[in-house]
Amino acid sequence: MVSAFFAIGPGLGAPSSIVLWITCAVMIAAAIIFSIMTRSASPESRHFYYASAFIVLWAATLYFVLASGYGYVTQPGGHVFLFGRYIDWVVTTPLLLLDMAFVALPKGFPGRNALIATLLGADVYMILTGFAAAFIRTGFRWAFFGMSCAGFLVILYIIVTKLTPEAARRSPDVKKLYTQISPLLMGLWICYPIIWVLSPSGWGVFNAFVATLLFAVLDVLAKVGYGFVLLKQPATLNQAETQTVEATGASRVATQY
Ligand code: RET
Repeated sequence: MVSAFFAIGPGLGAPSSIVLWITCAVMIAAAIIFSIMTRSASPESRHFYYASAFIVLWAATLYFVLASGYGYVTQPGGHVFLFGRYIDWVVTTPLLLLDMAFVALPKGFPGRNALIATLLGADVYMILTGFAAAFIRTGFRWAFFGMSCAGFLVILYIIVTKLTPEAARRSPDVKKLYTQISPLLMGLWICYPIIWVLSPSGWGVFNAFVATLLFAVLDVLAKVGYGFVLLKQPATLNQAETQTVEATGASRVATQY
């Protein structure tokens, strides 16, 4: 019974499976803690808490699927393709970016919706083309890898040239929070394509177990670590939601869009 539950599917070794189960447990624990932390949130800023709890809950679900032997296929040639990863990322990465955009851009900021839509669109494009790159086993996959990197560059461009300057106009506390989450997000996210290239999906410098371990560590830092930094500052999140656009002087730059 227990062994049926802790099934290790063909292709995925026991060490990888253990890493996936542990990560699943960490995500569940984070979902519970984030839900409890909601109690310190004001009604205006509660969505940050719900989003963070949902992000780790969704990740826990996908880690559960992967660990129990269903979220991957063994392709001809023996390559194990963990497609479940991309089902996790396509849902969670837009929400992580949305949190950051809400901290950077005050409500009513001109062009806010269009900017956020572009940011999230580029992100979904990055993940879906990344999925294609990982699925395709011929050299053709590098074309999709390039497309995915282009999506990623758009994200970084919007963060650096739009979100960061706007965040600098916000109240000292909100500005400080942004300077904590933004480098954290960019620093961690940049590691993903690097690990991908070195993993069996790319050049195969290291094996599937090392890739599973490194992606698990990154996923925990990018979701749980990032979530904690954000949610442990309820007063600042409330300010981020209630500060008016006039207070930031943002309307002066409206014509830039
Ligand atoms: C891939 C491979 C193709 C090129 C690029 C990638 C970028 C992936 C990123 C993923 C971020 C995931 C996060 C998960 C959450 O916890 C798809 C690896 C550019 C940036 C933050």
